[in-house]
Amino acid sequence: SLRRREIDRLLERRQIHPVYQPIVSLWDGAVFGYEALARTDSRQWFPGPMELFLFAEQEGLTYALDRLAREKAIDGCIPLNRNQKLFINVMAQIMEDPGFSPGQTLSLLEQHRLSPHHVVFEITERSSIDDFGTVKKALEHYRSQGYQIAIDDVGAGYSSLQSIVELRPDYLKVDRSIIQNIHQDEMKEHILGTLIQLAFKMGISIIAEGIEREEELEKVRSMGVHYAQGYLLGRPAPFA
Ligand code: G
Ligand code: G
Ligand code: NA
Repeated sequence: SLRRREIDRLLERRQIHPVYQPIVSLWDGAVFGYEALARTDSRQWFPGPMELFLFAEQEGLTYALDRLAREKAIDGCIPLNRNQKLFINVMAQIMEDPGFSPGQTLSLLEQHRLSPHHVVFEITERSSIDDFGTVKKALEHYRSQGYQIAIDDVGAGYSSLQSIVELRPDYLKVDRSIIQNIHQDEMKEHILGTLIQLAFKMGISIIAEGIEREEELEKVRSMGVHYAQGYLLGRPAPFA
């Protein structure tokens, strides 16, 4: 198909252009890190990265595309200070693949004067995880090397409480659907409050996603959220 040819071409020419969105510390307003997000020139075939990654999955190309996006994210990253993090999206299924190894990532990091301590793997569950045992084992291995783990889209889609319990992430990224209008929605406030309590008991940090309004920022800050991300704080952009 034409889309298949487009994705093959994209992989062959390594045409992923990362953009970076700041994640801000609500303690001191400093940039805690950046989430790398993939962009392409193939908008007529894939309007956004979501369509691209879904199609890659159907075609059995998740692994190749994820790896390219990861390498590009590291390649395009500005130098980070000792405490800043680069958040890299990885599909949960990739972790189930015994071939996924941070080995190549490590040498690329070193070329850019970064270490595993700078990297947070942001796990997105496009579909539910089949084999928690394998994913857990993989994550333990990365952790032992200094990488950290975030669970993405908490409160939406396939992200489950089981993943939080089983995978013991370092960060929970609370989905935009919970954060939007949280200052006017008691139910959303209860949900975030419950996640904050859970996170506190488990030693996990919360990142609020999709902050667009001052009122949302003030609300999540007053509730004790550690970190925030969203258009109000900075749009995804290339570093150049
Ligand atoms: O950047 P945007 O909001 O359009 O991204 C839409 C979705 O695509 C996000 O939810 C994100 O998880 C996913 N995505 C973006 N870049 C990457 C990437 O490099 N790897 C993976 N696996 N997913 C990505
Ligand atoms: O789920 P994930 O964190 O991977 O989603 C990232 C996507 O969310 C990116 O495509 C990014 O462009 C988008 N995004 C980031 N901040 C905001 C925001 O404040 N509002 C909206 N509507 N989208 C946002
Ligand atoms: Na993400």
